[in-house]
Amino acid sequence: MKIYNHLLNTVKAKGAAYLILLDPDKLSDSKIIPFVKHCEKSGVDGFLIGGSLLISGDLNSFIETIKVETSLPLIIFPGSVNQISPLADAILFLSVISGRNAEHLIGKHVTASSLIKRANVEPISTGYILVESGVTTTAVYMSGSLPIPKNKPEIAAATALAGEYLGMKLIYLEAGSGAQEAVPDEMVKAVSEECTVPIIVGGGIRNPQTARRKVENGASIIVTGNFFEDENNWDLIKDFSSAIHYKLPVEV
Ligand code: 1GP
Repeated sequence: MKIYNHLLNTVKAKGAAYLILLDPDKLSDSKIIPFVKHCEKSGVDGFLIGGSLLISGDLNSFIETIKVETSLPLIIFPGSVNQISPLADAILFLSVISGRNAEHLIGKHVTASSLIKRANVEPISTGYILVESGVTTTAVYMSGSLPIPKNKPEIAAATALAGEYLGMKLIYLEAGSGAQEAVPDEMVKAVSEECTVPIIVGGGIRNPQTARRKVENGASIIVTGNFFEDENNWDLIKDFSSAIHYKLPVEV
């Protein structure tokens, strides 16, 4: 529970936590180190690592490279059961609870559990809720399940509460990487009011104001990925951090 507790403490101290998603397929080798350093000095609280396919290279060496450069938590956000590494600090043990595909509710878990135990990586049980966001996202397609309609916050809230009652430690509201629309504020609010576990919100968040609104509506952790694949946006990382860390004084 070390990394989970660390996340809880970060949320308590800063108001909310900011994680950046690193997809080894999308980040060129020459950019990994400068990007991670930039994130660390811009107030990011940790990294999610994973991708839907992970075809370019090796997850272990990717994590090894990053680990030398940062002391921030490295948490695997697995796109498949192949994405397990003893070098990570934790792994989101995801169940796609918005769907009814048994493979993503228990099947993959049976395949992965012993591997995670032997890798000695902290599993963090996470209820993963896919939300309709304008286009068919990779996450929806790969999960073989329907997302929750974006105008049905009450279904998302009931789903999240069911996840919490099943023992999940985090609820992840996912619009999907590169989503046209982020998870609606009303849905974030409905879910956070219904649950006591921290709510992660990710997908389609492209500016600090949007990130802040999700926090104001009850998100505890914000994830961005896509937006910083363009190096021209890197200077905005600290603006995202300040918007998300509402309990910290804003730097001038
Ligand atoms: C993490 O999938 C997200 O939940 C990341 O989404 O790439 O759209 O920021 P973006």
